[in-house]
Amino acid sequence: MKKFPEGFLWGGATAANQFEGGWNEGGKGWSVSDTARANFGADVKNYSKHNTVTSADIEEALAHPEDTVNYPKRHGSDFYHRYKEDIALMAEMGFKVYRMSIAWSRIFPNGDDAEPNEEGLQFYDDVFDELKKYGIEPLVTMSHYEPPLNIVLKYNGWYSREVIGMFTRYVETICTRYKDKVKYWLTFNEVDSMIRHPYTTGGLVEDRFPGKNFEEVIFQAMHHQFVASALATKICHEIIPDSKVGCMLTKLTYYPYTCKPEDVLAAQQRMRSTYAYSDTQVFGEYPAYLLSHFQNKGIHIVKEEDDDRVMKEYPVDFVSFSYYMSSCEAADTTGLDVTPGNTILAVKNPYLPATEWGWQTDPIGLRISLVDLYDRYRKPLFVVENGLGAKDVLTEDKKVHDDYRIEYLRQHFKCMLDAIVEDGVDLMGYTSWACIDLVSESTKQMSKRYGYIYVDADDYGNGTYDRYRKDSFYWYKKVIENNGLDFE
Ligand code: BGP
Repeated sequence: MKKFPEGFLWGGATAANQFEGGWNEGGKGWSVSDTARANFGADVKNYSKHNTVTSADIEEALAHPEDTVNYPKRHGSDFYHRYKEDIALMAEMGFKVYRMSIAWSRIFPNGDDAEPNEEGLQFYDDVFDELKKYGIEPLVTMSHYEPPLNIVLKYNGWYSREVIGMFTRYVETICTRYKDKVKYWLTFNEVDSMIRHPYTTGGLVEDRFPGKNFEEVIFQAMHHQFVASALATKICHEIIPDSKVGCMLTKLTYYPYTCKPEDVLAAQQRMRSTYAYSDTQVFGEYPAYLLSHFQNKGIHIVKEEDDDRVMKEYPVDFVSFSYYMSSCEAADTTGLDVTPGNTILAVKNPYLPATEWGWQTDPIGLRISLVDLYDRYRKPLFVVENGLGAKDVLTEDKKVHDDYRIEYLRQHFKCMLDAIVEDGVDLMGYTSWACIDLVSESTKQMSKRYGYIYVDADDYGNGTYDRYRKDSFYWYKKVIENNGLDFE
């Protein structure tokens, strides 16, 4: 009988900017996510329609601080006021671990503040104490798409080298404050994603760099994040000796559309374009692929002399990643169907089903991804995001019959187990995205639901925000109770 290892960390994940709400309470400052406007009616499969940000958009958001309809991330799922109830529900499912992020702008409202915001620090103390009551281990993302907006407006985001110092001061503050409460840390959520959404990840707005090669701006900002991530790892290990610090990668998995060598090469190249970032954080240096890219595209990264040593000396301890779907790639995509995925658009796989948002469900792709990453890095892995976004229906008697989600998870758990037992992958744990309904990153919808727990709120923020257990809640509870034996 195949079994998950003893101590496997089953749990769920959220992110402050999509879940907390309380966006302007408790001394919290504006984050970039508080300017993320919902584009109601736009095609949910057109990623750029929902994620292109200009300075005018930011001005518009700043002019309407009262507006939580067009800016859904401001209300999230109101975890800020309901964290005790939510954590009790996680405990009822038997969670061993809960992945969450700390909103940087709750700790340093402007990023460059002389002192941290005590109310913000106390909020997370309360959350960690609540988790501890139930024996749930926090897994904390230091930056999950929520840099303080002031860093954008005053420093041009991560393009400014000064932001490294602001980030390390933030890391010193939270590691010191929570050194007895948090052991598992992630530095930057989907570190590779800056290349696809530079504003959300790096606080970069293209129209603020007139006449510059914006790709070079992004890679310069990425360099600052790599140095900051290495320093964060150093700080964490110094303050919390038994801490484990991971990188977090968007695991985008591409299959060649045909067995033509050109298509196989195209798929390999596209996979390396995300591996390049986890390679840098795991091996502590830029991979040859990325250096060639810089050279061939005339991209010049300004470094300081100690950067290479710092990056090399403080690589991550484990590799975490998000996996939802897979895609195809071809040397010539002319006339081929394309479909969206997690922050991408790619060639549609004719052998796989797609969700209403066009993401193609592929549980075997999770096993392929686990094997690829483990063979590449030989470091412990952690699946910190995986789940099915779907339009769930709350029945009259407050039930949600999400058998489609149970089926998605059952198939992915089976492939995850095969990767462990058949392929020898060292997998630390699994946190479902999202364990409770929250605001979607790409489309800012509440109606793209992922949770085991339904939140009574719609895309416009209307509702009681009451929580209801879905069928998958009880199924996952059993899976955890039996350490994965009951998902067959
Ligand atoms: C990842 C993010 C998560 C989450 C997830 C699902 O990129 O790390 O924050 O949002 O994608 O994507 P979406 O919410 O767009 O369905």
